[in-house]
Amino acid sequence: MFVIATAGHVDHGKSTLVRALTGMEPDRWAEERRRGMTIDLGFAWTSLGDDETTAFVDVPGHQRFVTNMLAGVGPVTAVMFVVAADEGWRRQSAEHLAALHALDVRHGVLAVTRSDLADPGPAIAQARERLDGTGLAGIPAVAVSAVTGRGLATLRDTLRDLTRALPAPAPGPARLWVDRSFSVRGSGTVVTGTLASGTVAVGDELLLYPSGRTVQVRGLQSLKADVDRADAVSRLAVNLRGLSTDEVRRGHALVQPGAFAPVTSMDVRLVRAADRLPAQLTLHLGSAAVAVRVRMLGPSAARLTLATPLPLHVGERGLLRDPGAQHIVAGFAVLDTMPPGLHARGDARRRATALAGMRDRPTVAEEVARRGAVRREALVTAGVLATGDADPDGVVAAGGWLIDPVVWKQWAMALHRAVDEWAAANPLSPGIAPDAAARRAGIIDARLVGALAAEAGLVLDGGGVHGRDTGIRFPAPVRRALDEMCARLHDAPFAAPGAEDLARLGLSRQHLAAAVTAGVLIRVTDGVYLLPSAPAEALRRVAALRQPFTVSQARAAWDTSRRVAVPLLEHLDQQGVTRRLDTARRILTKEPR
Ligand SMILES: Nc1nc2c(ncn2[C@@H]2O[C@H](COP(=O)(O)OP(=O)(O)OP(=O)(O)O)[C@@H](O)[C@H]2O)c(=O)[nH]1
Ligand SMILES: [Mg+2]
Repeated sequence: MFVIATAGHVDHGKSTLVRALTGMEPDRWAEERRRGMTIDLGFAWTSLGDDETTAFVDVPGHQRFVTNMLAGVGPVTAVMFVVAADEGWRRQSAEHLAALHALDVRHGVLAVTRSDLADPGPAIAQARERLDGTGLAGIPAVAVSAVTGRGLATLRDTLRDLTRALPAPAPGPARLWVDRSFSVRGSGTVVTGTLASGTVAVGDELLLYPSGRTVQVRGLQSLKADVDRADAVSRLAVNLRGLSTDEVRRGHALVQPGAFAPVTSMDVRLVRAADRLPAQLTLHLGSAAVAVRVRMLGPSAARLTLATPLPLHVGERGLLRDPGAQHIVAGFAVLDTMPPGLHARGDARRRATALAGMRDRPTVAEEVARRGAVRREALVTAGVLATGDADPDGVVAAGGWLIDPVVWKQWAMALHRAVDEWAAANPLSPGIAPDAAARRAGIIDARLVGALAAEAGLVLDGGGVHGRDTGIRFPAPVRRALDEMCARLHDAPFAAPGAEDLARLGLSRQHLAAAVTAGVLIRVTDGVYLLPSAPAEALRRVAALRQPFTVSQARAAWDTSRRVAVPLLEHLDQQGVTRRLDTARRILTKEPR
């Protein structure tokens, strides 16, 4: 199936032409037929002389109903642009063209209607001129009259050629923009819309936006015929289980679960914008119209904050309209649906520069390089990567993340440093827990620590991350006791535990001897053990005393007892850094390092 939207000024003959082409009535409402004017979207379809069906979404031309018009053309990629021969280019011709250009619609046919009322030549020339410089420049033009039938066969052929040349819909997840919802007796809620990408089948579970509710497809109709499944592009009526009619309306979307994230903030490239935009605008994309707050970041970059979350992908096109002034102020391309916060001075300017360098459809490697690391599923919901795609070359894939190789190397180095520092401070338990390692090394997710340990030549096992050679291994209770002792000595370096303390800790002479051998403790004298760093600290403190100094002055400087101070001074004497002058006094022989 192909779907073509109409466009053009009010009363220029859009609905009449759709009626002539399809034999169906696009103006569904009695009021529309009474007033001879389209108010809401109309739907009709036909075969253009081949096996395929072409459906038309007929839009209103009146300025008052432009929101309906935008909901109709939003999900559609081809247009039948109608200009009346007897009136020529008008205000809504221009507004519709601006919308189509902003939405990047590039496929269309120009139908100059009512050519029985005036020579179509001038209107064609004028329209061609206006289309120049837009995505619709150079589209074929056909003069028609719905009254005499002139040109209808040519128009049909031209439309068929147009549909044949339409690119296949880009492969992607299912997303159906709802344009109507109603209730059918016996079936419940039915929504209709254009399925612009993906496939929908009976029994599928879909997510309804913006509510986020899961709904199940109970039945499907395409052009009034029951179907089991439908591929894009399709006009579809979807019967939904477990949803009341007031829970869904135009602008909502049914999407494949897991394929989109609810976007409420995004950075966009503005197309054809005025220098300054009003801060409050309406965003139109698909069939949705959502209030947005605009923050300009640079001449053609802005951050949009959406009042209602939308299921959007990077690279999509939409437009901004000023509902007060009643005109389209800019088109935009979505560049980033997970934009970074702008907190510091100059952030906005830097962001604008970064956005200016981005492509509308970035590659996975570009996105990963830009972010350093990103969850794989975040790139899927951003529309940069398809669920089934292989991980691209030049990107590290680990633990559900895609990581820039430079960042990966930096993390491995930081992990090595963190492990070394930990092991130096905790020689008895040199393994650091993955969480702590990730925190210290600035690694985004502790689940990456295993892979990074391997990268850095480290080991992750039950004992945490550590180097390959961890020296002496103590039984766990001894290690815990020694850790406790070291921790206390760390806080009070000269408060060597006494015999009772050591017994309570369960540390025997053998354990303490092994700890000395392992370089964890030093033995000052029988029963007095300190950290290897204690002598240097002891020296620093006595160096601050007036020389010579006494045992009791040293004891006070070290905040310890004579039991420790006396042998520690003898230890320092032995090292030759202090010297005894007489029974009571000593002096420093070397400046401490
Ligand atoms: N003479 C003549 N009249 C036409 C032709 N096409 C449409 N009309 C008339 O033009 C008027 C408007 O036609 P519509 O088809 O309702 O125009 P529209 O573009 O759908 O208008 P809106 O939906 O309100 O924007 C009607 O009175 C039609 O009968 C044509 O080819 N020749
Ligand atoms: Mg109409």
